Amino acid sequence: MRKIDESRLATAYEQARDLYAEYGVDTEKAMGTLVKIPISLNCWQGDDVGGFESDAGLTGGGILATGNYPGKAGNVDQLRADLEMTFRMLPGKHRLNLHAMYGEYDSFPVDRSAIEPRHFAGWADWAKLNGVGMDFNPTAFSHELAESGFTLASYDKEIREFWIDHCIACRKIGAFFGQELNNPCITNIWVPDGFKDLTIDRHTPRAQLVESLDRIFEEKIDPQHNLDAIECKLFGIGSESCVIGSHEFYLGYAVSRDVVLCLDAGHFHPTEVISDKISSVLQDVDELLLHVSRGVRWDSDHVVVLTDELQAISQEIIRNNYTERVHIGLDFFDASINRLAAWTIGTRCMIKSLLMALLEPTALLRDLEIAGDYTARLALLEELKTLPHGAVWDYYCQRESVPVGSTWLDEIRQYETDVLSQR
Ligand code: RNT
Ligand code: ZN
Repeated sequence: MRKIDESRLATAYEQARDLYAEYGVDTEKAMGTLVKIPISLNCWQGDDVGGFESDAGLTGGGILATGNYPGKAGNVDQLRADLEMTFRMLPGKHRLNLHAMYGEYDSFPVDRSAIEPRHFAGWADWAKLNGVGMDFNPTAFSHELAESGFTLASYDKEIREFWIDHCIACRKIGAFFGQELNNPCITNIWVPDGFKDLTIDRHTPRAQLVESLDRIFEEKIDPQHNLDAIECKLFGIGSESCVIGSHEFYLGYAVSRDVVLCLDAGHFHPTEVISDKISSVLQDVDELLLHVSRGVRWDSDHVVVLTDELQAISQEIIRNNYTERVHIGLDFFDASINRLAAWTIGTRCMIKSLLMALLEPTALLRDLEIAGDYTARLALLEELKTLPHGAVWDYYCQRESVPVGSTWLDEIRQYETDVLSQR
């Protein structure tokens, strides 16, 4: 087990603090801002997007978790234990993003169109106890009425009605979380609807989706309790040719109906990035939800790591003071590595990238840009990359009483031996 030399850590931090001060950056202020930015952890990394309604696991929806790493959560208690352990690896206070397929039904299961807040009371209690906010999602896959690949946009009225009821039920559960926790819940609707191959009528299913969404959002809910979000996508497995809920579709819907737009980093063309979309859509959309993910060639939902794009996303949020308008959620699922490590790596990278953005002398860079001095802008940006943000990060982790550097892995390994390997 790696030992942390505390005096070395303190000295490294002091040196870093002084160096950043030379650029006019206040490291204490940066940490003070960072600690207030919550990240919503996607619960579905804990069990490979399986849910606990049946043993069937993830079916349909055009998404896929590959791998067979031992020890995945097999019930709500195990998922909560894994999350509690993971939260101990993360500096700051964060949130949990829950899918509807993780309800608790005792021995009286109900279908998804009939789920109620009481099926999620256990989660609300757990969230209170652990001091985490909650976000929520309808589950419009892994269900016989989603087998056609269509839900809210289906030509089959019965199917549409079922999923409308499910989404309405989910908004009520979202409002219940918001009320119970005194902290608004974002309920994000993502549906997989789309065509694999050449499509004749791209209009009618989209019109049907608008109609379904309007029905779902008919009842107004206090935004202090629940915020509605809608998530677009370019293509999925089996919906390569036409996804009904495309970016343009939902952007128009979000602007005209005043709902939160969700941008998933893996839902666009591989060379297209969401960082550049943030300030574009925020000209007309009030609030954004991000699904920070990492696409590799296709919509693959790899664990978030410290890529240029991750840094760009954080820079956009911090440089533009968007922390109140952009809600940061994660969306990845890797079943081939330790699942707690996946959460920890992804979330710590997200937080670290925010810290790096907070350590940037943005005003200075902006002045250079306005003055047209692009030479100095580029030169400075490159110099900043090798400033000792790692020393500030280590100090921040220590200050927040979470493992410093790679020592978190020792703790997760211990948990693997003590808990995961016994499952
Ligand atoms: C799918 C969407 C969606 C899901 C989760 C499980 O492409 O990204 O957000 O990943 O609902
Ligand atoms: Zn997503």
